[in-house]
Amino acid sequence: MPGPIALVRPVPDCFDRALVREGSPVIDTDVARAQHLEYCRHLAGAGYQVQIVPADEAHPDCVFIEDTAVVIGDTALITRPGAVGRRGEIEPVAEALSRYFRTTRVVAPGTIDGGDVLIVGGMVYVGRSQRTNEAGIEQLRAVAAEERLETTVVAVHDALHLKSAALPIDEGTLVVTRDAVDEHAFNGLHILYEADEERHRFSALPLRDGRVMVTASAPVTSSLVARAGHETVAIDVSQIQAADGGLTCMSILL
Ligand code: CIR
Repeated sequence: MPGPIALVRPVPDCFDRALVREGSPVIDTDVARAQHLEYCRHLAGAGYQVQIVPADEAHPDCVFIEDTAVVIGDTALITRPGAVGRRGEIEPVAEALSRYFRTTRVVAPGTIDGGDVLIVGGMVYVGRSQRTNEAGIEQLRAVAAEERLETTVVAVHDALHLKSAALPIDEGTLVVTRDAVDEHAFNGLHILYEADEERHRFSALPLRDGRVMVTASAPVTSSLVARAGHETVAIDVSQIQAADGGLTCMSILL
């Protein structure tokens, strides 16, 4: 496999029709596109070769490529997204990943969104959420076991996905939103808490150059990350967040 790769999907013109959990925010597609480009620029700056899977105008949420596949060791598990309308997003991502990995698929009645899968400290954590069900979790567990990894289930109470509310900033530390997920499951990991006044605004993506990309909308929480010894790079992804996305969801890092 050539150098580190970031698989991304551009913001489609129909992005203003992306799924949202609550309310009906007005989403500015042009601003979202500029924010996504800035995100890609930072990935490239950190040393990733940014590979583009074309946007799909039939799928407003296609920019959230993370939800369509989970890479565990040598295997790419192609998901079956919990939102029926997102299931048509998977094929081009499966095709791109099949160049580098053995692929296997989540099958009905299982559902998994990649945003519910967190691999940190040698453990696979999977959120049981509105999008990821027990059948999907068992299929993930089987793939993880083949890759000699254990799986721990984490109940998600107040978040779209596990990684909306539990973000790794390094191999031993998570930033967690209080009362959003069953954080007792993260036995052995060091936990920092998202500042209450920034609830659901913090997201993070550790980069291969050692820096941690963070959301500009959560400066107080980001300062905790800096205090924990990490150089942070803050980016504004307001329109991505308006569609319930964060920083992990816009790429699959290989
Ligand atoms: C959705 O509801 O599916 C999208 N609007 C947001 C998905 C965000 N994905 C992620 O954080 N992994």
